[in-house]
Amino acid sequence: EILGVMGPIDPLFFEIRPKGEKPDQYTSKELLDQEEPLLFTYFGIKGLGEQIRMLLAEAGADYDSVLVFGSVDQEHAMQWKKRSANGLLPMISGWGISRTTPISQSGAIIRFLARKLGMYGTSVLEEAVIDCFYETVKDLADHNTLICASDPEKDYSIAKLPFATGRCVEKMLKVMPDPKDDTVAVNFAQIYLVTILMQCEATRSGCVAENLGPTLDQFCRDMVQRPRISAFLQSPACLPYTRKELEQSDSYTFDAPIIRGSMK
Ligand SMILES: N[C@@H](CCC(=O)N[C@@H](CS)C(=O)NCC(=O)O)C(=O)O
Repeated sequence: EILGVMGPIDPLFFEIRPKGEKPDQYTSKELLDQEEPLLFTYFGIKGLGEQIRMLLAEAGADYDSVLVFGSVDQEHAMQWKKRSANGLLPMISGWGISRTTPISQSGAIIRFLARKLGMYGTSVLEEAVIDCFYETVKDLADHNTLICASDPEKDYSIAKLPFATGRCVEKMLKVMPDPKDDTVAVNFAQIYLVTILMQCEATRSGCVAENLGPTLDQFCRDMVQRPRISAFLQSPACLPYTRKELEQSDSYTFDAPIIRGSMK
């Protein structure tokens, strides 16, 4: 049973082994299996881990997942704090990254995985376009409270506010792979965008269509219907939102204790 970030005291270990055919458009399992298995460590909440879990799900990747909890005493927490480059989570090792010197910082992790899996375009120019898109989605995410608001004043002349940013994101999406087509490789910024929009929708259903418009709402619906993302969202590996993520309180706890496990 997991309660949220304070959860059980000992870390939990899960094996994520998505069933079914591996998608052709991403790096093959055979190639990835030539390296040490991927190990992903994060707290037992969605938080900064969700874009990473969703990216791995879309690629149909096998990996091991360690969920740690904040209630552990500091001596035990030092087990991961000592190894994390910035003393924080998430962090990854494997797939070419040594177990003794994992990579931290969610932005670094997602880019590493996107390069490894083939979700970062096919040229330096495409990488820059995807980076520009990712950073713009990050700007959008900074305003999630306003995106979730009921009937906010939508001033499209203020470029920094999410209503104008949403229109820019919409325009950038036009040159991105079509999420309705399951044979194409979507990129990591599209994965990040869907995690942000899903969280807004979970906070207040209908707010994306109301405040950002039908195009981003449809994008979100198309992304969650991609078969491997949909399988992940329905699996025991997918954690619910904490009250904090749903703007219900300041606590990283779930509404009720939950049971989670491996995805096989
Ligand atoms: N910029 C970092 C932030 C990482 C971060 O703030 N991690 C938090 C959890 S979301 C953490 O490890 N907190 C533990 C602590 O403060 O000791 C990233 O994007 O990875």
